[in-house]
Amino acid sequence: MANSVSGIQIPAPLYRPGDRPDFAHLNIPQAGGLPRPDVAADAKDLRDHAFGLVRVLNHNHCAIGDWAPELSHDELLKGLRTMVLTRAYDERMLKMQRTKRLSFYMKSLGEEAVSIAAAHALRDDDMLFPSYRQQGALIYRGADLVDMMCQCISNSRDNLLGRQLPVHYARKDLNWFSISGNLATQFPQAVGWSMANRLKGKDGIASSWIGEGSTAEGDFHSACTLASTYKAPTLLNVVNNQWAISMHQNISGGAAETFASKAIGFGIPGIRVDGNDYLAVYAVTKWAAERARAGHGATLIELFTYRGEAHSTSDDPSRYRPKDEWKSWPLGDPVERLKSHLIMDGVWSDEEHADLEADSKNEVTKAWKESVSYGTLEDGPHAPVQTMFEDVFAEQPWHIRRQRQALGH
Ligand SMILES: Cc1ncc(C[n+]2csc(CCOP(=O)(O)OP(=O)(O)O)c2C)c(N)n1
Repeated sequence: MANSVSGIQIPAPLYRPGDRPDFAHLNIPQAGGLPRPDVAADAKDLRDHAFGLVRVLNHNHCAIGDWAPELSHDELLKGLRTMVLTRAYDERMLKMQRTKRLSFYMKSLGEEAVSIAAAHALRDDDMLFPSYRQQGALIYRGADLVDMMCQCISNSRDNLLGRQLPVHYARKDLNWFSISGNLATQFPQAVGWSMANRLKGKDGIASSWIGEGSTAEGDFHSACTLASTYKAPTLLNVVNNQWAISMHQNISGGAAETFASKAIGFGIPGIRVDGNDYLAVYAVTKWAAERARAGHGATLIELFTYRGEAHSTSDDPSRYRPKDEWKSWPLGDPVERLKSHLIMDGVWSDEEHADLEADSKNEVTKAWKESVSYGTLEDGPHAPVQTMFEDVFAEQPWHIRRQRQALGH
């Protein structure tokens, strides 16, 4: 939908608060429809993948088609457990923000498969350049919830010494690049890192995520150009969760039919995938990783999903979209879909799932109690004041030294 002012088109969302959302206009293809090409395929032969939608789980919760990955039940159960734990973590952190125990938080409700299935498909030595909504991948990589919470409340155990906004984690030990608040900067950084790593003779690749709104940034376009020119071993993930705060995806999408199709002009493959289908996200990430590792260059992956919660704790979505829009989302909930698949396969049950949810909540509660034993946002202890002058300059310039002395350090 678009309005026009003096002939200038101004796209608008289809539904506003009070409207009944209906996604019948979305063309959602059946699972199993698209073939899985060879990883060496020419980008120009992959047009259907940029306009279609790779889906593996069908409406009966069966995994079908060429893209259905061969994964053990144990592996899938690990994915499910991580998604449930991530949701419990997010829920708890939102509550803590609402009661002023932390200053800011960003949930990933509805987008858990986007990051967790991708982390599952990548190797531990692959470098991740995430946005602020991939906490699930960090948990999948083995981050301790206590460490993550301590970063969010900037207490004495915060590994970033209070220098970053909550949720902007950085973990060298887990190959997790510092999250930047400046949108899309991680895309060219990932391309550059992947090239440098290849030049060192290593086969680790880089994977980065931005939201669809961030594709309007110049960094998206420079990253695609660099990746295309140098065949950089990088996965460029665009998480199309329909909203960039209050801005609907049809603003940053412009006249393009899909975000994946933006890859075509750069001569790199663009693949659009059902972001709420754990198996499909895993399979497409694995394909793109194999392609990159084999020297065939970057892939742009559009993860088609829906942001189930507010953008952040500073946002109120009831002002710009129908309250129950997520409930009408035709691709459902990634946790429910993987759960149903595993129940259908006979390795999971509603009772076990309820136990998992309860255990995850308890694990998060326990982690929170331990986190605040290292200090609270309000009362500390925080990182010592002198640390704010460290880690930037090898040799401190005179004006920084003077500021430090003025503070008595
Ligand atoms: C360069 C830059 N411009 C604007 C902002 C403010 N801002 C933060 S998040 C955001 C929306 C991003 O939306 P999207 O890229 O779709 O990601 P999502 O939050 O939906 O995951 C904006 C405009 C920013 N942080 N950096």
